[in-house]
Order: sequence, then C-alpha cells, then structure tokens
Amino acid sequence: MKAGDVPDQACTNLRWSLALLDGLIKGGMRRLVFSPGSRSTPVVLAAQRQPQLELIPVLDERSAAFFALGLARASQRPVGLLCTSGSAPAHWLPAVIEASESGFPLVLLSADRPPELRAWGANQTIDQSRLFGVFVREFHDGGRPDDTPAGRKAMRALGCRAAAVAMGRRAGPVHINLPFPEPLVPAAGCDAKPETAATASFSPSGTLPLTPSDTLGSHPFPRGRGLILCGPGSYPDDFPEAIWRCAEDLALPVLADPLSGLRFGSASPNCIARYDSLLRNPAAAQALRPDWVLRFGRTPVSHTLTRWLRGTPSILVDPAGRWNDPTHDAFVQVEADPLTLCNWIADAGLVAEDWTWLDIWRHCEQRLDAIVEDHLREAPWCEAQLVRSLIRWLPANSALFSANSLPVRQLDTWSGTSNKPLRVFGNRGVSGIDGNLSTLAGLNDAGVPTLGLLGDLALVHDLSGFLLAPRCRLPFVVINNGGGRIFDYLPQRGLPGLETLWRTPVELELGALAGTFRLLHRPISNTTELTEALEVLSRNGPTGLIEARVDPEISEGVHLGFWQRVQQETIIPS
Ligand SMILES: Cc1ncc(C[n+]2csc(CCOP(=O)(O)OP(=O)(O)O)c2C)c(N)n1
Repeated sequence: MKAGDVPDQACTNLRWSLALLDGLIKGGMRRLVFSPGSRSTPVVLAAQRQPQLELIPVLDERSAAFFALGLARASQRPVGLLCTSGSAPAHWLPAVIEASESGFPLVLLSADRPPELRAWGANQTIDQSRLFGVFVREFHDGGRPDDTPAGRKAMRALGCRAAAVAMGRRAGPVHINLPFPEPLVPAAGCDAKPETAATASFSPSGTLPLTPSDTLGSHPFPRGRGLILCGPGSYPDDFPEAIWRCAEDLALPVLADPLSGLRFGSASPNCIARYDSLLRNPAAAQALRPDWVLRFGRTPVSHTLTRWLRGTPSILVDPAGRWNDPTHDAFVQVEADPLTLCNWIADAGLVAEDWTWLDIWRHCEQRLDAIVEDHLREAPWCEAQLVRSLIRWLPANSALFSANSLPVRQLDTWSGTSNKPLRVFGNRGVSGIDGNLSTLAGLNDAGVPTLGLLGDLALVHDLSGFLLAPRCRLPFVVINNGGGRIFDYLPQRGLPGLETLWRTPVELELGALAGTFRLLHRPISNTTELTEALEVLSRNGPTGLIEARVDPEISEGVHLGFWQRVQQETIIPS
C-alpha cells in the first residue's frame, strides 16, 4: 500500500481471518463446514487460500452442525463451522448442545455485523455474543479486524487456543464471533497469504493435561537459554523445594515475582529478584534475552519484565488450564499442578546445558544487590527503606499483604531475597485498590499473622475495612504520599489536571480516623521510628495503623536516580 492510500477493509478482514485459520490449523483443524452467506465471505476467502483445510458447503445450518458433529466424533479433531449473521447460527444450537454434552470438539465461527450496527435496526443483525450460553466451553468476541502484526498474532493465538480448548480435558464446542465491517470482497491488489510456519510457531499449539505418569510426549523440552518465571500465585507448600531442584538440575535462573512467595525462605542462588531494575540496563536487557520461558502463575507485577519477554516462546503451566498469556507467546499450555511438572522434570533426568548462562544471571543479581546497598546508604527516607525494614522486622513464618498500585511495585523493586520464611499476599487477580484492608483482616482472622502495606487511596477506598481491622494480629502500614502517586510514573504525568483528575489526594487526619475505630496510630518518617512503632503496636493489642509519611518528590528522586544509575553502570561481565 502506498502512503495516502485508503486501507482496503476487505483485505484487512481477509488477512485477519487467515491468521485465525492459521491458528486453528496449527491446533489440528482440517475441515471447515460452512453454510453460504455474505458476511462470512472473509473466512471463506481465507479458507480457500489454506491448502490444509477442506471447505465443505452445507446449505442448512442445522444439518451442517450435525454433520460437523459426526466429523468431529469420527476424526477426533476440532471441526470448524462457519455461517453468516442473524438467525443462521441459531440453527446450530441443537448440535452444539449435543457436542457439549458428548464432549465433541466443534469450533463455531459466526460472522457478524460490526458493533455499531447492533440494536440500530440493521438488516440480519442480532446480538450474537454468548449465543450458546452454557453449552460452549469458551466464548470469544473477535473484536474489530486488525491487520497489524500484533492483531494477527492475537488471532493466531486465539485459533490455537480455541482448537486446544475444544480438544482439551473437557472437550466440547468453542464459539468465536467475528464482526466484519464492509466491504467484504477485497480489491484486486489485496495480497493475502497464510502465515509462514516460522511466524506461526510461537502460538500455543495445544494443551497438555499432565498427570504424574505422563511425559511431555511429542513436545520436546526446548533447547537453548531458558528462564523460569514464577508469577503471583498460590503454589503448593512443597513447590519451592521442587522448583529449586529443577532450576539447579537445569542451571536455570528463576525470576521470582514478589507475590510468588519464592523470594523468602530459600537459600537458592538461582533466585533472581532484581530483574525489574536489572532490565533497565540496556546491555543487560540485550545479553540476558532468553530463547524460551517456562511460566508458572499469573502475569508478573513488573511491566518491564512483561515488555522485555514479549515475543519469547513460552510454556504456560497452570493447574486449571488458564491462559495467562496476554502477549500471546505461549507455544504450549500445560494443564498441570506446578509441583507435578517440576517433579516430572527432575525425574526426566534432564541436565544443564550451559552453566555460564546461570552464572551471568547470578553475577547480575549480586551486582544489583550491591548497587541497591550503595544507593540507599545516603538516600533520604522513602518506600525503599520502608520495604526493607518491614522485611527485616517481620517474624519468621508471618506474612506481608501488599496493596496494589505503588506498594506492590515498591515491594518488587526493593524486597530483594531473604532466608527468612515469609508469605506474601496481594489481590492480583484484577489488581484493584478496593477491599485491601478487609482482605488483610481476613488473612489475619484465618490465622496467618499478616502485616499490611497499603496506599492512602486504597485505605480510603475500603473505609468499612476499619470495622474488621481489630482482627489484624500485626499492624498495618499506610503510605501517606498524597494520593495516587503511581500516576507520577505513568504517561498521565504530563497532562493538565494531573492532581485533580488522577492523583486525587484526600486530606485525611489518619490519627483521628484510627481513633474513631479505636485503633492505635503512629506517624513515622524514618527507619528508627518505624521499628519502634512496629514493636509497640505488635506488643500491645489491639493492633494499629502506622502512618508512613513519605515526601513523594523525594521518593521519586530516589527511584529515578536509582534506575538512572542502573542504566549507566557496567553490569554484564565482559
Ligand atoms: C477498584 C479500583 N479503582 C480504581 C483503580 C485505578 N487505580 C490504580 S492505582 C490508583 C491509585 C492508588 O493510590 P494509592 O492507593 O494511594 O497508592 P499509590 O499509587 O499512591 O502508592 C487507582 C485509583 C483500581 N486499580 N482499582
């Protein structure tokens, strides 16, 4: 396309459909049963260009769906169904119900009108989202066709995933609704081909339900320089021991998120906690790039890490078969208990290939530890000293709960590692600043003495949590830094109205607030005061609120100065 040309929407629709079919074919689909119509034209044109796919026309959608059911049953492969918008997909319902109850892998591709036409009286247009209700294993809205590399990558991943889920442990139908804007027939110049195998190979190719007796079968363990990444998650008690053994056998670094629980209580030199800072050094980010990643848990707190890993083929491990893969880089998803997988790797007798790789990572972690020490020796009081003092003070086998926003990021940056066993909690499922004090009280009430680290807005968001706070067995620390200071580190920083529209500070008298709920209150603004307050408040129940007063500008200076220093230091050994 030349500059100034209007993009051909029909060509975009076609290329996007090609990417989806690439993924479905990679996931094992070989037949697409379709009923004729106009809106489904992009997928038909795409299927015509896929030599591996047989395209079978059946006029009546009801009959087409039952025919596909027979194909799926006999071939034990995912079979695609395609039709136009309106009443057409509704005719699939009886066969979809049968496929759901019998567990047959159908992939339902319903063409649709774009969202702006729905509920505006447009012809042949109904709300097709979740049309099959509980009778599909997953429903996906394809969204607006997107012919960028990222858009095609997402579509390819969606195709692979749909096929994998349809064939998975609970085999059954998967529905993808595909809204196509007009025009639907591309102009003569549209050059659309299936992706080459090379670019398609990093999409998920299937799920592997793994039991202790299984092996990875046709999926050989990847070669080259690897990483293990443990994100936030609830891991079994024996997991740390198993992951360290596995990492030592394979000489692999383990990047441990602060909410993985792996940073504390282990003596493993394979544990890497400083990656968020380390990867801000361009030479390190370049030299440490892995060939593959073995991923446990949810997406890590560190955006720096997620951005850096984008495009790296990964193996996803999740006991419930969740697809924690927002960058669409998984090439296989293993539905296994993490402990089982680690034990399988240990028993498989795999051996380390490259010790220098691990040595470089260990060296970098030690260098970063030293830079942190040096940087904080003279640095003014901020969250860095707060986090480090809390980790030092917490009794063995107690726990820390971190609120979202900056507290969890500061924990990520400054916690380092420690041999003292500690549990770390955070609400990272949807990363809300809501209900944090109430969750903290629940953790304590369930018998785990847990210290809280909360932002001032998170505290205000959960004022009724104060009613539960007397159940806390350890104090909770509120960082009083004048509202949502995370926005100082985000692109909103430069916008007019930052203070009133994003930071939204609240004028609070935290002492009076604590008093209202009969809680003790201690304001602190240095390490000595903090340690003293922790001692006093944990000794004399009821527990209380420690108000850590932090000057946000000074804090920002310490953080930016630290990252700048990391960026400029020589970290990678020559
Ligand atoms: C329930 C909910 N509402 C809004 C947000 C958006 N949000 C993310 S961080 C943030 C500010 C949090 O401020 P604070 O708790 O004081 O922490 P700080 O960033 O200052 O450390 C907001 C409003 C969210 N994550 N969850």
